[in-house]
Amino acid sequence: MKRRKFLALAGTTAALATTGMRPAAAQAKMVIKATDVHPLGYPTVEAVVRMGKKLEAATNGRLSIQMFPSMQLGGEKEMIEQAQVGALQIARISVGPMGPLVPEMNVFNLPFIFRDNAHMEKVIDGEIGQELLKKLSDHPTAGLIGLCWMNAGTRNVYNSKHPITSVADLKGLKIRMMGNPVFVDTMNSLGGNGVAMGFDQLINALQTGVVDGAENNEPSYDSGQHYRYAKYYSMTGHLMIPEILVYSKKSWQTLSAADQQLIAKVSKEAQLEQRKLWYDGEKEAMKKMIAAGAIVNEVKDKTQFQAAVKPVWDKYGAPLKPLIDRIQAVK
Ligand code: BDP
Repeated sequence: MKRRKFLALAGTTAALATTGMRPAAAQAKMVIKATDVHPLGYPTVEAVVRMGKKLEAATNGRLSIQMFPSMQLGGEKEMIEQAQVGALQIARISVGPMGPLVPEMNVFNLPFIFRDNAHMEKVIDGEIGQELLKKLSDHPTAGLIGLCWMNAGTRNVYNSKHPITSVADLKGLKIRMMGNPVFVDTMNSLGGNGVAMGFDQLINALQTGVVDGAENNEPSYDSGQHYRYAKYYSMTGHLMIPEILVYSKKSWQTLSAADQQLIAKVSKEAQLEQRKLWYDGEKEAMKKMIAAGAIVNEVKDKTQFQAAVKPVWDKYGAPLKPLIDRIQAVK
């Protein structure tokens, strides 16, 4: 929203509030449909459920969120499509599939772009994070409003054959990657065979041996029950991709300015609150997967992994150079 318009609207709301009129209360009850690929209790799902409780409390139950977890409304591709047409309002998705939609977002999809979690958080909490959310919201055809970011830790390779300790160990392995060419190229540069596929198809593909493995953070390895078919979980840490919470632009445009502001506010709070849930969730998942028989190994020398993905940086990084420089300068 333009700043001037925002201020004007904020002024109107304040004026109405002082005269005791509540414009929002006059509006009809609205259930905001939200979805996530993960089950109830997963950090991102829980964060959105809590957002819903805040909305209810702030509006006397006029606004609420109904959560459809566990891919009830389809995989991420379907979730994005449904948000675009306004069939659902909130989708919590990975930045992974957003690259082809909003090219600047691909900067977060470059392997080893962030030094660590603290670096990533500083970037999403700062100017760059704000700018990229705005890029998405202002995009003429993406049809989505960027509400906030969420943590998603680090992605590590897992497979059914053997632990990965060096790039050579990936040779010949078919590894599922998210649907964005940058990821297939990343896996291929590392010597494996990247196979693009939806998260919703992965468990089947692991079970039937269509792929030997995949890569993800610990909570997803656990929530997807992938440890049942791919027990070697190797801490390659090749990707650190934040999640993004989006709102259907079509639905957003029907909201009053006051409701837009309220949803924007609780989203911003969710960005900071979700990370506590995230770090607990990571630890929980690690315990659970080890108890279920997963074999976890550290990867001592990451430099050869970093060197191997240079072609990916050459191919995708060139147009993103100014943004990459700014991200690297964040200390
Ligand atoms: C998980 C993300 C989820 C993605 C999934 C994937 O939370 O949004 O769909 O990875 O690999 O970490 O597709």
